[in-house]
Amino acid sequence: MISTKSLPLSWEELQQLATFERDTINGPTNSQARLRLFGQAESDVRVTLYRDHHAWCPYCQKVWLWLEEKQIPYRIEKVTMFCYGTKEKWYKQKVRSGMLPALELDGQLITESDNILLALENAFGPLNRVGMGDRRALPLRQLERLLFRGWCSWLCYPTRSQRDEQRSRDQFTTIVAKVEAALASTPGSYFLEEFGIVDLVFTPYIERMNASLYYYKGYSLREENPKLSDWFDAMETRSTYRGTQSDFHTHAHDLPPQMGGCYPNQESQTEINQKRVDCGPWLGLPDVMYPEPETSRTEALQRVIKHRENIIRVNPADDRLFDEALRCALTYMITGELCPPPSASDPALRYLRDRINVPRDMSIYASKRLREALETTAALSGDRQGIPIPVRDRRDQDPANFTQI
Ligand SMILES: N[C@@H](CCC(=O)N[C@@H](CS)C(=O)NCC(=O)O)C(=O)O
Repeated sequence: MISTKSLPLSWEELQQLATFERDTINGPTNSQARLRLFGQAESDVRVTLYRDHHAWCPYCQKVWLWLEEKQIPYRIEKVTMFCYGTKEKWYKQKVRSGMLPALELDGQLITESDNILLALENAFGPLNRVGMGDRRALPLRQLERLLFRGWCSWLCYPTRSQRDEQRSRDQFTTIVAKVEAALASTPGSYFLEEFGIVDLVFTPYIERMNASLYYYKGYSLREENPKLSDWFDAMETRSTYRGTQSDFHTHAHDLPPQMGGCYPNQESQTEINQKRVDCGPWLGLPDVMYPEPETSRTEALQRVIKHRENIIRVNPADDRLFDEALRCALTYMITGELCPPPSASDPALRYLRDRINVPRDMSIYASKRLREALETTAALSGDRQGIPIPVRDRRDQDPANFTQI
């Protein structure tokens, strides 16, 4: 039986329990860092990566992973994507289109993720001896683009009939079978003998396909394809990938404005999956399979404490009410004791539950623990949901609201 605490811990008491520490500069890959040194001197830095504030952009993820895998010291400048808020003027002066990623190498600006990777390969050598232009990499890079197009055709267009829907699904799964065959043709779990550029090129969209097809089509890419399942498991052994990895909830709700819409089918499995991703339980979803680290709760606690003033300010509920409700959820998350929140605080708790962004705010398991604590605590107050997540833009997530203290 879970015991109950009548009063939530104070912020000071919670702070005492927030024991999570991380060296963002030299430690494992993380989305909070502004500088990455990998034990080298700051004077060694030749690279600045311009990437999105949300650590969401798939093209940025490729370049980010590459720098992390090669352990090239670099600075990170974060830029707002159009659908989250206003693009920074200084960035538009640098890159007129405002597109991300961009990279400066020895003061020279490069845009377009493939050009960036080529320039990095020229400067620092390819990843594990296989470059973007290698004859083994080229056909697999083409296969990645084919898979991408099959995914878009299925997900991003409304279908007029069940037959249409089935055709799009079949087209996609036919390409997935080619990906399975490519993975089966090497002895290990990666696309070539060793982890390398091809895995990195596939990563951002396979991750987004896994999330979006689970949520909008009731189709579990990771569970229905054994070779892709092994590939995901292998990727999750890499701390570089873990640091950039997002969860189903974040992707399912960030994709519609980026892609111009995602269209659910009418299958009962889709409905089941949507309920699970939106309302939990979040542990056990096929968005992550490596074991949960011991630090997931303390990480979530530390991240909320750091941003608590802004989190409370942007929440639609009364600040004092939400302050107390949030402490109730955090008290439960960290002590395991249920803590009834003030009455009518359920929509406010669920508003936050729906706006945890992975990996921008915290890592995948930390987010699951926090979502779970918010939902369990909200359920003690009632069953009202928060303001729905917008689908045309994500200005509810405007980073400008979180940079003010
Ligand atoms: N072909 C480009 C595509 C980059 C791209 O589409 N970037 C999107 C984000 S995923 C972007 O910057 N859009 C403008 C914005 O959302 O602010 C590349 O490979 O770098």
